[in-house]
Amino acid sequence: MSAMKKFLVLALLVSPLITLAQVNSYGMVFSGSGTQTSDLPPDPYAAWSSQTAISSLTSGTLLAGTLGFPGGRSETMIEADGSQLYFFGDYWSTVGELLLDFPLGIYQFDMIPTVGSPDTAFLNIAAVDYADVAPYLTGISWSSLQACAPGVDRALTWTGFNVPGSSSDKITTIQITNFVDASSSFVQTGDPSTFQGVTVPGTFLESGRFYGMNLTFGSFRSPSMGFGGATGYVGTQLATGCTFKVAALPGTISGQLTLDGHVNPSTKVYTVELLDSLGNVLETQSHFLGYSGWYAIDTDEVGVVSVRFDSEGYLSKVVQGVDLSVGQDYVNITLPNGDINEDGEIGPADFSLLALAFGSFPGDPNYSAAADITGDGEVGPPDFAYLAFSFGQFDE
Ligand SMILES: [Ca+2]
Ligand SMILES: [Ca+2]
Repeated sequence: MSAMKKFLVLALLVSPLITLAQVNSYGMVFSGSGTQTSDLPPDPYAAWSSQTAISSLTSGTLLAGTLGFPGGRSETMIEADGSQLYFFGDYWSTVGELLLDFPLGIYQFDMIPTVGSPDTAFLNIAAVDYADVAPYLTGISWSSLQACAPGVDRALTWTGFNVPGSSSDKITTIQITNFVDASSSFVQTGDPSTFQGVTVPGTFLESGRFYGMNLTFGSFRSPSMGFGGATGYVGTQLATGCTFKVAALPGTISGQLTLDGHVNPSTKVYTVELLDSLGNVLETQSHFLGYSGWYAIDTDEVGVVSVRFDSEGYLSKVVQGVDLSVGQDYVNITLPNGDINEDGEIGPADFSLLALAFGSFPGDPNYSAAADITGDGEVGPPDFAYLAFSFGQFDE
């Protein structure tokens, strides 16, 4: 084979690969979400949003782009790392409002690449992409979860997701997360035409724990190819969430422990002391706080106790009259923030430490993690505000 022929064969082999490496997908996802607070359908159901993207596998290859709407409107897409271009729509409360901004029809994606062409692709958005079907728990599924008995299997059912003739790829997902131990999750997925119920095992429904449920309908179709072979996609994701608490058995104390002003309480360890009527410590436990401050502790102690809650950087608080012979739900408490030197008082010494570290970030010579009262990685005015608010208070 001559050198020229070799070159032509190589060029033919390589050119589509170059194009594919440049853009590998482009498309839109429409998302709707709601919250279920009774056995009735969520009402109002939805908060809608959209995301449009052009994606490359190679950073530095996508520099700028526009999204052309049916009717002639054009929007600039935001570049990220030269590998993705985004356009985020507004938020809408109904599908009708969404359709005013994103009408049905053909959308034009234009990008400015560093190399090569083509640089335009099209996507046809059809009525089926605006499926307005709220997923929600049916029958008495929602109410059967509220304050339900621990250790007992729960059968749940939900609405179907049967959008006629729509996507080539649909999925229903139910996820239940234990907020006290966020690593503990129950997840099942299935074909929406048949997967409309599940039994949550009682072993997952633990005494006194607080849970979040999310039911999602997802559909996905690929109506087009563009940019020389990249997949064009339209996705719809409809999600409904709810929360519930499993009833506490005797020996379980549970509720929400609020670490005043902390931006990420689940990174914090809390300590619980059980005290008898004379103030003697019967038992001490320490755990990481759960999502949103939810906690639960189990003990073999019996009778009526006082419970002291504490966490590093906070003042302790005592809750009296906790009866361990029955389950104790919603023992909720807020701990004052700002005991930087951990001496049991929020006072002048803490103020001095905060002043020394004021304006600092991690890595600065005067930075102090203890003085970052809010835990947001900066010692600044919000930290001062929390310290000032609780100034002069003591441990209980
Ligand atoms: Ca102090
Ligand atoms: Ca801070």
